[in-house]
Amino acid sequence: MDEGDLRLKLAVQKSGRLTDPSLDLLTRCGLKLSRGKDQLMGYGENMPLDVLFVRDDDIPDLVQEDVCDLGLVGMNVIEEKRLELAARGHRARFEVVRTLDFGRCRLSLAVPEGTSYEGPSSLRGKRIATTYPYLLEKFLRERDVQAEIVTLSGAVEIAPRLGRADLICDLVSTGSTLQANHLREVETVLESHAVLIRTPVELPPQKDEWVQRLLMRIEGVQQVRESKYIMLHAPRAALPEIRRLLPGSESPTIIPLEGFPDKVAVHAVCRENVFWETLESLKKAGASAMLVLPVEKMLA
Ligand code: PRT
Ligand code: ZN
Repeated sequence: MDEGDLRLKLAVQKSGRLTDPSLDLLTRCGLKLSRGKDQLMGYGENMPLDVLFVRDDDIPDLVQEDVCDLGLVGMNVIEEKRLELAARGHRARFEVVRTLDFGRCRLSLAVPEGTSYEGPSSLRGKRIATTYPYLLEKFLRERDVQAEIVTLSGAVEIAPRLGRADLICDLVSTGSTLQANHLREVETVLESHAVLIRTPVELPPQKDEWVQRLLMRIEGVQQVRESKYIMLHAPRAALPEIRRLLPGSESPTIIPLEGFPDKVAVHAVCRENVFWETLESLKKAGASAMLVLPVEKMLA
């Protein structure tokens, strides 16, 4: 086995919505990447991990075919691929190993403004444009609705205006694209977010160890994103109320304050953001000298 085989290969979207958050996650996990001239591959300088930059739709296939060990991709792409493989009599050879906190969106049905919609039965006999034919087919089948699926490769939102479909099934995040195209969201087919997938194939121990380390670091990065370290002074008597007000914190550290027998210092990690409203409530409960700090790294 040459040394290249012992380097993990991770597929990341080359240029799109998932690119920046994926690279940001890897940087936070401590990876330093140097990108080659062709920009198609990033070489991990301080980890045995290389990144392949590809179209998001190709990511499940690259893991399926063992070209890559790992991939960062939307759940929508994964679920569509899983159904497509099943329809062809194959089984998906990728496992979702981490849910990630970016790439949130939903696959939804949307009808032109002014069109009525009274549940899935309204879809009967309609033409629905989508780039997700398998997910849409499953949605219709489970509701026992016969409709025509018009599979497009993009620009789904203009299909009704062009007379190619009666309604659409497309990804939505803010909803402004639907609004701009005079479409009304009526049904969610799938809630989605980015995930980390891996091959179910057993990896050599050196590689597997790095997968485990990466998973642990991702966990740590996601935990600290919202976490804050809070320090404050409080009257001993107010401790129960103050502990109740600290958002998402486990047992705080209580430290006596020299010369103030009735007062203590409280240090706590809060696993949720600490808002001004929380500080104001804490102050009302008797807290003073409050300090909120971001948490950089965390490892349980
Ligand atoms: O070139 P490549 O094939 O790699 O990129 P792509 O064009 O297929 O994908 P890209 O970059 O648009 O999206 C990559 C992934 O991001 C998707 O597979 C989803 O998992 C996720 N994602 C999150 C989204 C959105 N949010 C999203 N809003 N993907 C697409 N959209 C579209 C949406 O359909 C609409 O047309 O973006 C437009 C703006 O959305 P609104 O609702 O904010 O107006
Ligand atoms: Zn794509």
